[in-house]
Amino acid sequence: TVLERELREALTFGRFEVHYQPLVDLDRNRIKGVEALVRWRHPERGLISPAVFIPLAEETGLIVPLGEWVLNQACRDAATLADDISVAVNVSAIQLRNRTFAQTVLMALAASGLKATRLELEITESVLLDDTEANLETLHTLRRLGVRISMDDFGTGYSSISYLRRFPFDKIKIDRSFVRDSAGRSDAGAIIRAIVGLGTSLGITTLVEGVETEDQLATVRAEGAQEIQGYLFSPPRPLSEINEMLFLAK
Ligand code: G
Ligand code: G
Ligand code: MN
Ligand code: NA
Repeated sequence: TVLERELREALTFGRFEVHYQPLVDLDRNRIKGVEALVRWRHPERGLISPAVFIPLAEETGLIVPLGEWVLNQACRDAATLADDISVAVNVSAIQLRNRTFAQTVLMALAASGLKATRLELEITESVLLDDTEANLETLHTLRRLGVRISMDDFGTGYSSISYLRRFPFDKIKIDRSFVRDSAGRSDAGAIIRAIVGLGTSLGITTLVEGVETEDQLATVRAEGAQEIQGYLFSPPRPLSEINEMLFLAK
């Protein structure tokens, strides 16, 4: 297809950029990390959302070189930020399935000089659905090296809870549908509360995604989640703007 050809060209000519969205620590009210979110700078169509091209990149296998580029860029960018700021990178199932993935991560860390403990990899439940043993082993290898592993979009897939037993995640990112659905309901926060409780008893940090309003923030605080991410604090932004936010927050 045309889009596929353009995607290959964009890789060759370096037409992707990485934006960053702050992850905010609720106890200390400060940015503790950023999530890397790739964008495609299209010559005619402007900035294209990954929601449009990641599925195609996955179908065509282009997610492997694209994901490697994002990982390297994110590590290089993070290495320029204060050393208490971490960076979270989304990893698709196809990347993780690759036998050389752990090596790729190590090389990105070595090339950027970023400490392994400042890198978080976000995986969705679908990652664990297939090829389980090999995937788990790769994740264990990375974790032994100090890389943190987060479960992304928690609650949207199948059997989320059983995965929490099979793999020692460092963080659960509660999908934004739960905070959205809690607005104005009498059971506001019940599911968030339950997941936070699960996380606490397993020693796993919980973050709530998609916090857009003060009311939602209040709910999330009341239910005891440690971190938030969402438009209320900041949408994904270019690195230069993140630098300004970090500077102003000092
Ligand atoms: O930033 P935005 O909300 O438009 O992202 C849409 C989707 O694209 C999200 O589900 C996000 O996880 C995914 N995404 C963004 N950047 C990357 C990336 O570098 N790799 C992978 N695999 N997914 C990404
Ligand atoms: O799927 P994943 O969680 O990796 O991707 C996060 C996606 O959520 C990004 O595309 C980002 O742009 C989007 N996002 C971040 N904050 C908010 C928010 O407050 N509201 C909504 N609707 N989307 C958000
Ligand atoms: Mn994510
Ligand atoms: Na998510």
